[in-house]
Amino acid sequence: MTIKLYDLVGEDKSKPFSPHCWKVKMAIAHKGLEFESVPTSFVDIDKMENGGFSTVPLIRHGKNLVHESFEIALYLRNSYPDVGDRLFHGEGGIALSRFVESWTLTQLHTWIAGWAILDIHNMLDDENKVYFRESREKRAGKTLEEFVSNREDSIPELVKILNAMNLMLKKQPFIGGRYPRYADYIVFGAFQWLRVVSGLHMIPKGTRMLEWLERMLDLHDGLGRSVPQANT
Ligand SMILES: N[C@@H](CCC(=O)N[C@@H](CS)C(=O)NCC(=O)O)C(=O)O
Repeated sequence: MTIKLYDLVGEDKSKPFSPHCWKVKMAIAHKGLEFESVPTSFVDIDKMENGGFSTVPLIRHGKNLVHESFEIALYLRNSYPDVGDRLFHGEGGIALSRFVESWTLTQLHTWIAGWAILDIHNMLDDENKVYFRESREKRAGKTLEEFVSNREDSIPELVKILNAMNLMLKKQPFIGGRYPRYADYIVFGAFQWLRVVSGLHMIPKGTRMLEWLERMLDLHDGLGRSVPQANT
């Protein structure tokens, strides 16, 4: 049974960019399952499945509706058990993935939002631009243009954030060890978001993290690579 995934898009529906939706797509592919994307813009989110949801990802699988990326990954794990629990590698893997999610949200997502917020806005159609600008400017207390005006100055901070990844990658090819696991997809979602919306030119060349990202983009018949990198 194909999984229906409500997936965030801008004006160009072929460039889905939500980090949380990317984690779920990689997890579905990891389990060898099929999904059908339902391109969903910000202003369409509250119309999904007759309403009641304010964020994507959301999946419909037969009679089941599952919301929130981590819950969806656990649903896939529990609905399709496999020898060795390849997606999480046991209860300890689930617990460690929760730390990776917190680290990714507080470190990477915060940095990426500061860099990419105007680029995200520029990918949207007019109606979504109005929604996005109003909601984000209210939250930030400044205009999107002010928000990104000194973004080049934040590159050293990104380099510092990446140190943890680069150090770990000296010992192993994936966060999950020898094989990619959900923890890898959590971090991948963040970099795929940056890649699709703003490109990756701000990341210093030759870092282990970029080599890891290439490996991640190759997975599952190049699922991540099927959406091109932005060249802003
Ligand atoms: N904790 C949620 C976060 C989901 C989330 O923040 N999704 C964003 C898109 S990346 C969203 O739907 N935002 C709706 C909005 O800003 O109106 C998860 O992991 O699924």
